Amino acid sequence: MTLVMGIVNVTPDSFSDGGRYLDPDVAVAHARSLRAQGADLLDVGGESTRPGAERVAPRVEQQRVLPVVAALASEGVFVSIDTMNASTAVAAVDAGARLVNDVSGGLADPDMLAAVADVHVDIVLGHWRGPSSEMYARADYSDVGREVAAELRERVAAAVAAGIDPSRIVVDPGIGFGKRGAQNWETLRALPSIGASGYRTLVGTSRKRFLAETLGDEDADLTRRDLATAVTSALAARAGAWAVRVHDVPTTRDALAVARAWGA
Ligand code: PMM
Repeated sequence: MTLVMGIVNVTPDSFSDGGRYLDPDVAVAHARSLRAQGADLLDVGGESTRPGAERVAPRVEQQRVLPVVAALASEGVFVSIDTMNASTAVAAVDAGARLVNDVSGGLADPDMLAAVADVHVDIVLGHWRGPSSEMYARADYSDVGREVAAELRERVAAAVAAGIDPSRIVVDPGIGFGKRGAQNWETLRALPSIGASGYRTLVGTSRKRFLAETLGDEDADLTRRDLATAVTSALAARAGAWAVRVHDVPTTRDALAVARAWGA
């Protein structure tokens, strides 16, 4: 059964919810409501990865996320830490996180993979071709699905070489990361082949720009983006995804329940 990962962005500038949950108490309250709505795990992040975003110092990132991770973990919540910094990953695991979600697949911080190997938790390796400030400049592919699958295999090999147990690895095609419009659909179509590697897959389409473009309205509001997200999440479940990462938990849960009834 595909798990629902609820998003808790403790940032001033994330694309769809920046600034709403910067106060730790507000972030924890939001996280509790996502859990009550049925999220299986919660992904706490303190650095926006939206296109064009600037990097955040690890110290600032940790001030944002650690109180939230600690509060949720103490309540027994399965917490994931969304970070590209090894020091933040380790500090969050100390505070109770059980999964490190690195959208850069270990590329942004050369210490990440060895650090995660040391603390013995699961890791999500995302497909990534450089920081947000320049990722679209690198969105040049001849066969995006194959290239994403091949580049993820390289990240998996690096993780295993760094000492991470293969059973701890989850791969993520990095929807919206260094991919424009239709390249995201081509990548999603490659999901079964990405999952054929035997590793669990995580898919994050939530509210992303390519969905609004597909709806023919780049200004599509969150309600429309959440509905589109629920559809892609149900299709990802059908393609075998281990988990989907979403802002709107109830809508996606409903979509997954309907897809499951069909046989996804
Ligand atoms: N997308 C965002 C942030 N973190 N993590 C994973 N594993 N996969 C994603 O697709 C992903 C991610 C950007 O979305 P947000 O700023 O709306 O949270």
